[in-house]
Amino acid sequence: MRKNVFNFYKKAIFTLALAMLINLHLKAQTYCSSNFTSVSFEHITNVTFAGINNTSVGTVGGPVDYTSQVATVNVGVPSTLSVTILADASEYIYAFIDWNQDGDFSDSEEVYTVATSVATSGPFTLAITPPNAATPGTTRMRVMLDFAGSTPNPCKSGTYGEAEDYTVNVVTSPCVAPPTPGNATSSKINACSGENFNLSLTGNSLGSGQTYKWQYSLTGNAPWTDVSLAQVSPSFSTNQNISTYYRCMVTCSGNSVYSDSIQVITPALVGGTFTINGALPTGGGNFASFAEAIDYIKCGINGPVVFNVAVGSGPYALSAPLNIPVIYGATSPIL
Ligand SMILES: [Ca+2]
Ligand SMILES: [Ca+2]
Ligand SMILES: [Ca+2]
Repeated sequence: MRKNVFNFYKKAIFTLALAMLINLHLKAQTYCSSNFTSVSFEHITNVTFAGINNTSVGTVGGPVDYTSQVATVNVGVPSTLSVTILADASEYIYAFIDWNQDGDFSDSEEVYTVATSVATSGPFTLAITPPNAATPGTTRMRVMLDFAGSTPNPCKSGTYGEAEDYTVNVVTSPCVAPPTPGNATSSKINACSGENFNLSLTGNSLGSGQTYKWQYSLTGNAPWTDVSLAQVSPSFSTNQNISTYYRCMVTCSGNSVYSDSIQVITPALVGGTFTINGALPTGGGNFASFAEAIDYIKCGINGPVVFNVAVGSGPYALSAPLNIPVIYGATSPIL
């Protein structure tokens, strides 16, 4: 009887321990595997990056677990990744970093090509800047040497090569006042009425606590009117129906500085008779290609539009199917 009670507790404790272990395991991210079966011709001999300096032999299987080694990187600040290899021929070196910590290497800015088709030991270097959207904290970096592997694949398993896994700690330091606002950029300099485009900044300072608020002006001069709320990222998507200037107010610790301004143009509605003649340059009523002609009218027309294709000027090669978008103002067929 006593023995049975003891066994019961033993079993219960074992089950509890197992449950805790499973729970612990589930909390850590699991990454895809990458397994190379031969390291005799090529392998990674050193990885140096932001506090990591790991000299290694070639190890089959993999990815080789060096995750106890941690690189510390700052959002927006470049760090140099340096990889040295035992080389044979046609060696490709890649690095993959899971910046958003979702357990894969397939999001924006997570794939880096360090060297393509090299046959020497290096070191091969690449400046890596943690993107603004990187999640603070520890995450995974995979460095891969892939013989003849011209397409980066973090989950590659093959014969010749080596993959090594490391830990990267992403930190964000507080912003410094006054901030550097940098230059305003737009994903589109010409945008049709209602067409979305994305405003952002280049060359701006970074740091936690910094906010960004976009403003517009029709003239490029005062008065400026807020178009966005104060937000933690400089990226802002908007649209317009008339040519407009934008600038960004960058604030750190109550200290606000303005970026330069950028104008996004909404072209006027067009109409008239034009020619399409590939033998002549675009301009003066002529378009050298169908694509340029369609681009010209894509924002809308305010009267009949006629394109006369010059006789004998073709053929016109189309690299893709020609799509004519819905043209604002077109009430009759375009001839
Ligand atoms: Ca190695
Ligand atoms: Ca990811
Ligand atoms: Ca993902």
